[in-house]
Amino acid sequence: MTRQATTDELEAYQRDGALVLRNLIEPHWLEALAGAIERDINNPGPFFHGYDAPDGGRFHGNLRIWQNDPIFKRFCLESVLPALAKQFLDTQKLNLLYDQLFVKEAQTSNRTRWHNDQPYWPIRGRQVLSFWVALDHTTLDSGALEFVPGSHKWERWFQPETFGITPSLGVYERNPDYEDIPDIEANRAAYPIVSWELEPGDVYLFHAMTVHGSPGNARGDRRRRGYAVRYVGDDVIYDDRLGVSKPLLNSTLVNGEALDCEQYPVIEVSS
Ligand SMILES: O=C(O)CCC(=O)C(=O)O
Repeated sequence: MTRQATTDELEAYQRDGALVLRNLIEPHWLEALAGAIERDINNPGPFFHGYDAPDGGRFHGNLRIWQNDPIFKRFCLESVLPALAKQFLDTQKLNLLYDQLFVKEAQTSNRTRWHNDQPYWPIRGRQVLSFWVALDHTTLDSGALEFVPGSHKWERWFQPETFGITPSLGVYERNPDYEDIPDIEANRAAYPIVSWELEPGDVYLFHAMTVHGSPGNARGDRRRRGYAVRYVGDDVIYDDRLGVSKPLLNSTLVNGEALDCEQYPVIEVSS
């Protein structure tokens, strides 16, 4: 199945660095992903980073899971997402960067701190985006994502910090070229923060430099499962500078090279 991005959507991506794509993921994919998510929760791979939340809930985070489960792999490579990524990135070549699971079970009050993504990733370039697929009805009180529109153009690289209580990902090295992120949460009125409620199958699309975060899931009656898939385009090169996430490094690549390898496969998109 293919889906043409509209002019309004392409403009919103360029201007704001974040938008919502409604009803994008078909029910058969949602059902397959839901099953794969339960398999991942019961038998997570090496990059699992979860914890029990103090208020009784639980956070399950994991990444590079497409390499463990054929459903995630097919979704990353063959769903509607790659062709759409090509359009928004305006790229000839498309690579999968990685995928990531964020499950905030009911009553998991930990916030996802404000951040932008690219400082965490061992890459340089502007053609980098994420899709975040909702598996549940998602509201601000269950952990809907919030974005600072236009922040993808700030050219500010914020120092990565650990999320919630995720010691398994380790402490991020300090990079002297990065800056600490301002306290957006304490100063919300100073930023044009936007958020959208989602239904299952709705998707956030955002640039890797867009500042975003999410509240905890305060609901007692609802999970908040989000599945993010990240893609990169022509101008992206490998760069394993200080401060990046260790599970995303690749020992075969040299700084400055194109990403094309088993870990970051080139995707042939039929349109
Ligand atoms: O799901 C969340 O709370 C955070 C997601 C996120 O930061 C991301 O996908 O980059």
